Amino acid sequence: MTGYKLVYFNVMGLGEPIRFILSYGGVQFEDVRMTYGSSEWFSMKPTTPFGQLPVLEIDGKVYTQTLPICRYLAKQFNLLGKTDLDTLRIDAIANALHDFRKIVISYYYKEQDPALKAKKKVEVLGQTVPFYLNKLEELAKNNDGYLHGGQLSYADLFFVAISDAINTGYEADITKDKPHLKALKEKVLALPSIKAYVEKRPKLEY
Ligand SMILES: N[C@@H](CCC(=O)N[C@@H](CS)C(=O)NCC(=O)O)C(=O)O
Repeated sequence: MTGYKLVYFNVMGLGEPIRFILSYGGVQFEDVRMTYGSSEWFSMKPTTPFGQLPVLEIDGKVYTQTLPICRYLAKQFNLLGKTDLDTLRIDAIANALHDFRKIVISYYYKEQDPALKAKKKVEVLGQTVPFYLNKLEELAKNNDGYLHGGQLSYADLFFVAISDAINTGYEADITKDKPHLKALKEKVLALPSIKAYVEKRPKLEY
């Protein structure tokens, strides 16, 4: 049996899509959650491939970068597209979701200057979030309730996994007024393996 150990911080962040996909795959994994800024992390940092988390150990070997990890796991658990071109579209959606999350998080959690934060708030909440949500809603509407190809892919899991952290930054539910995204989120959260993981995960803001 393959041994999986995910090392990330004790936030949802970039770890959560990986936790969702591993849970969906029904495999056991060690869910190591480090404290951001801790001495434990600072001593580990130089030992990681690119000085950042998440890293996923697979049978004792260390792999890094969220999207390639998600894609690799998606292949193991049948969450890619029907064809390579379908998969190209799914990868593009996952990559856009990764960008979307980063923009919201950079504004909400990382910006320390109050004046700059207020300026970014107008731009991020007024333009960036609606831009991405409209695109995603359109995809879910045109793909039978999924983000691509009328079937579940890792992009769908990625979306639901990052949605709660984005809700916090957006200070509202991103699926309100977005019926297709709301239905997609409910469908994913109702999958037994995802439901079981979400019930037992720590309750976190982002
Ligand atoms: N491109 C990387 C980015 C990883 C990243 O930004 N990790 C952050 C946390 S979300 C980190 O490790 N920060 C701590 C540090 O840089 O010391 C990925 O997608 O996995």
